[in-house]
Amino acid sequence: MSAPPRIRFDSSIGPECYWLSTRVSGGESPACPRIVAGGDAGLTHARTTLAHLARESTHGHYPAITIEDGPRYPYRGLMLDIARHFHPVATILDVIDVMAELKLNMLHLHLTDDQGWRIEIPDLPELTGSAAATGVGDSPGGFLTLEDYRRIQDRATLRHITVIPEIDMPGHTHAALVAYPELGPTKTAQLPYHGVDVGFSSVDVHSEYTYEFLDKVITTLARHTDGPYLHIGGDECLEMTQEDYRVFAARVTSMVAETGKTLMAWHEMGSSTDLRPGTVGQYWNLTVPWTPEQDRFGIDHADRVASFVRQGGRVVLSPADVTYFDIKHTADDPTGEDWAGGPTTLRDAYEWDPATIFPDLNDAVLGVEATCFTEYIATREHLFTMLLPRLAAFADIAWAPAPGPYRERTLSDLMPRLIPLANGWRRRWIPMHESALVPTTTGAS
Ligand code: TNX
Repeated sequence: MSAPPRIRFDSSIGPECYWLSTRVSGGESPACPRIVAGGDAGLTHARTTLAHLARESTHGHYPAITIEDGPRYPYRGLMLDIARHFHPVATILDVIDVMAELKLNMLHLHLTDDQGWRIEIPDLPELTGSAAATGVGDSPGGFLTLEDYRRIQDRATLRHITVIPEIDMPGHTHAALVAYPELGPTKTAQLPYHGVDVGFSSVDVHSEYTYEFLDKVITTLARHTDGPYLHIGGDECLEMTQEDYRVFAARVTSMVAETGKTLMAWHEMGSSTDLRPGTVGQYWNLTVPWTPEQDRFGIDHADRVASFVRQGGRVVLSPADVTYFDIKHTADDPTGEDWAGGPTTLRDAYEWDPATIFPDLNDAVLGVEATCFTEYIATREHLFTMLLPRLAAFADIAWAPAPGPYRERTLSDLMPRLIPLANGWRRRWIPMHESALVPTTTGAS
């Protein structure tokens, strides 16, 4: 296994694709694996596969295989909320390494919310003063300097992962209002918010002060972000009128377009008719969307998503009942959310398919994204315990071909691949929800 692979590039097979063979060819001794890669990302994925195979080696030999591999979706993401509880650079770098091992390629950082603001904007120093010093409960808060943000992106780039920053607007903005009360509809001083409710805050969408503020935030982030996307949030503005929401959406749409970045937003922004072609809507409702009658606020979730496509946009799917890893693994987990139809077991996280959610929109689906909101997740240990092993099941859906008559998607098929991964995490002190790996009715069910 010591012989290094022989590598050749062939750009005709797609930048993330590769061909890999560990079979002996032409009487070579010692056998050395051969790789044909479509690009640097393809080569990285091939090396990752070799590392997985090395774990399955016997007597120092790789299993004899030849594979042609490439992703089903070009967008395979994970959203990490560092606003409710701040998670430091070291943890984020560990998350990036685990993502790379699973061939995920988009890290969406949820950087702002009611409880805290987590990214330095040099022209708005109070954001990393009073607005960053809080979190849920008695959390001390924290924030990323622009230098931290650079370190995160450098590690991500090395692993062929794109970082997507999210500034959640016009709702989920209470922390920004603590720092700059002029942003709010009442212009009055605000006490920090330490709770876990959503939907109560908003900026004043009719004030130029708001757009001057936003301009500083958006231009700073655009300048310091390597990737093509800026995520503007847009979710759960539950106390705002539709007219006001649309005023904001139109303004933010042109501001982001001016930076040359592509706007990404949660699917509520589909209520706007001012979206630019290429805008990406992120769907967060369930695998079977709530109808307007089922939704407390009468929202037609499926139509909001379709609106992005009607306006020439694309879609990323994060169905909350199967990809929200802040949701409990099982009913007896002591903490965790359960709003999206109860717990999400490893089996739930694996036995679904993105193509069944909006069958008419599949051509516009860029990919899928798992999320980890952190209202109840304060530590690195807890974060990984919520992510793993479910993130591996999700990553397989994002990468592997769609299931079909001859290719089922069942947990028993995933398990033999998951166990060696879990062994690797244990060796690296990365915690996981261990009982999910024990085939009992409460664990892997
Ligand atoms: C919904 S889905 C949220 C977040 C919460 C999360 C908790 C979406 C775009 N927003 O604000 O943290 O549920 O699971």
